[in-house]
Amino acid sequence: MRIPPMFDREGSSLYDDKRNQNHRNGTIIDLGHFGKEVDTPQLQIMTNNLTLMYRQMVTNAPCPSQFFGAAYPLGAEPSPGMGTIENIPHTPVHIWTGDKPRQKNGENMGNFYSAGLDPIFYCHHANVDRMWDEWKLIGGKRRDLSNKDWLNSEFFFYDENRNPYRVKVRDCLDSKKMGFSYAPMPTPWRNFKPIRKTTTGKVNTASIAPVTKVFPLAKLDRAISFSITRPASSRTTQEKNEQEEILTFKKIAYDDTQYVRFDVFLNVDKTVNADELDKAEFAGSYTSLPHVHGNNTNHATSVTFTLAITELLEDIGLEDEDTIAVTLVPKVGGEGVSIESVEIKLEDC
Ligand SMILES: [Cu+2]
Repeated sequence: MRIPPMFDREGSSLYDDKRNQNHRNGTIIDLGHFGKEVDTPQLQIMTNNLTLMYRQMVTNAPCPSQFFGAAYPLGAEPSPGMGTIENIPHTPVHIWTGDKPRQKNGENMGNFYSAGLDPIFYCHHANVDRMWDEWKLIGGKRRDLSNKDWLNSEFFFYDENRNPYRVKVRDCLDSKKMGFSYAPMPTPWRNFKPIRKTTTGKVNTASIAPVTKVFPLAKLDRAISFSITRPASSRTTQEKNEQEEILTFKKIAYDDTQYVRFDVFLNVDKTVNADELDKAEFAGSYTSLPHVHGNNTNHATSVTFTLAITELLEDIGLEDEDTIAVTLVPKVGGEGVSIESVEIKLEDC
């Protein structure tokens, strides 16, 4: 949970001056980071981190489409939905490492265009790649896609003689074939299933506005709660294995030069303590990595965000309920975020 010391030695080729100076000397990385310094105790940051990792690797990623992100075939609308680990831990580590207090765009790590200028970028991405291996080891439906379009997608690189070199996705699935493998490491997040903390029983959904009254939402500038009806309740184990229950946020629109982050909780109201993520009611967070576009002045982006909630509903005892309460808590940039609609769907996963 810390940047290894070898990256933090000034004068070393692994050091980059454009990093947040408050995050040096073995500071615990905060996967809940949203661009501001907060007084969260170190122990809370660590339990938040473990919870976020559990959610992104286990609860929210029971199958390939959630882990890798939605299919993006030719002709599809952009940003159909990113994968769980691209969202977290990938993006918060970028933002946390970048030098936002001193650099306008969070350079180097905190912005898409400049991240590769910091040598730590390559180790950060190798670590994300390692998570891919770890995810497959968890089992269930966690395996690589068999979609041919994906397997045959091509990327061009240059070899050591500057000749173009074509690589297909199918060539990269087994790192041993590329000459390396990741050393086994402890995975403390794997058994960190969060427990119920906030409530006993069910929040009174009758006193909360229905989803149709809240969306479309023009501005996520404060915490909001809404009730939403599920497509089915009291599902059997077999039904749950066949289809995942997916909470889907459609057309989340914002200026993608800005950092945006909001948290999602189930079965709580707006009084929820969103600094403590280590509770069963915490469903996940949306985060974005800021981009700059040179002379392009159109920074508007619109994305789909999905959360797999089957396991979470079991854990908080809501499987038999027809209607549940959802609360969104903006952490940063919410005043510039609009959301067109929210729905719960059952999807092949
Ligand atoms: Cu990255």
